[in-house]
Amino acid sequence: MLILPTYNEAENVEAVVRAALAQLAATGLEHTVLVVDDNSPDGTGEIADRLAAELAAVRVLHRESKDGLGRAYLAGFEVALAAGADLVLEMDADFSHDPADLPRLIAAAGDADLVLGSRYVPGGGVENWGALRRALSRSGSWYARVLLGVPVRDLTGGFKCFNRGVLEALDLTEVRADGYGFQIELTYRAIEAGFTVAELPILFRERREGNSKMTARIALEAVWKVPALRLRR
Ligand SMILES: Nc1nc2c(ncn2[C@@H]2O[C@H](COP(=O)(O)OP(=O)(O)OP(=O)(O)O)[C@@H](O)[C@H]2O)c(=O)[nH]1
Ligand SMILES: [Mg+2]
Repeated sequence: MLILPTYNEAENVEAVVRAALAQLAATGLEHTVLVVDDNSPDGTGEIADRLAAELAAVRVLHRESKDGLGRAYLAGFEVALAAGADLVLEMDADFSHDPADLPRLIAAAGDADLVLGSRYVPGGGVENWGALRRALSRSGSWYARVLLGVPVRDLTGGFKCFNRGVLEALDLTEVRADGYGFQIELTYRAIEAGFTVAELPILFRERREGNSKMTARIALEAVWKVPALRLRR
């Protein structure tokens, strides 16, 4: 099951759902796209409902209000596990992650418990980012990697494929972080629990339409949550 969290993605949601479905269908595997919308004021949820009415492989989880990316994913994971999904995927709904990479992530999940779409392994990268944003993102991943002592190059990315056993084994009720911190925490917990992680190169693009929901608060949260994760051991 592919989980697409949305908040004010009215200009992207239909195209991204259709593009993802086409890629998933090409794998020949049974699949569902689950849109998790936090009552977006721009009508994203209604567009998703229309898609779900038209397409049997689309489901929508409506949440009452904007509650952060982490909470949206946790709610999506619950639905995916209850539905019996073998693989659970995370992807941004703004085309920063290319739906055409989905089959590669899924194929790699045959050999690794958790697959990460990675900007910072050979062959990966970011398009159209200025030097400052590039440096911030790289230092963020470096900071987390060194403090946590894990060999992962891209800890903050949100393009992932979990084998269901990983999510079943982690105590998700304990995960508190949002945004970057959420992505770091899940990957770190998976490694701590002994699961294998593979990083596949991806090219990260600027969002196609709409506005970023990333805030300084979410970014800074990761700065202090990372040492806290390590100390918890
Ligand atoms: N359901 C839900 N989705 C969210 C929330 N915050 C962000 N999202 C979605 O999560 C994905 C990533 O958020 P973005 O705002 O694109 O954050 P980002 O990719 O780090 O920042 P940009 O590169 O500027 O786009 C997008 O699909 C958003 O719509 C939230 O609070 N609830
Ligand atoms: Mg984005």
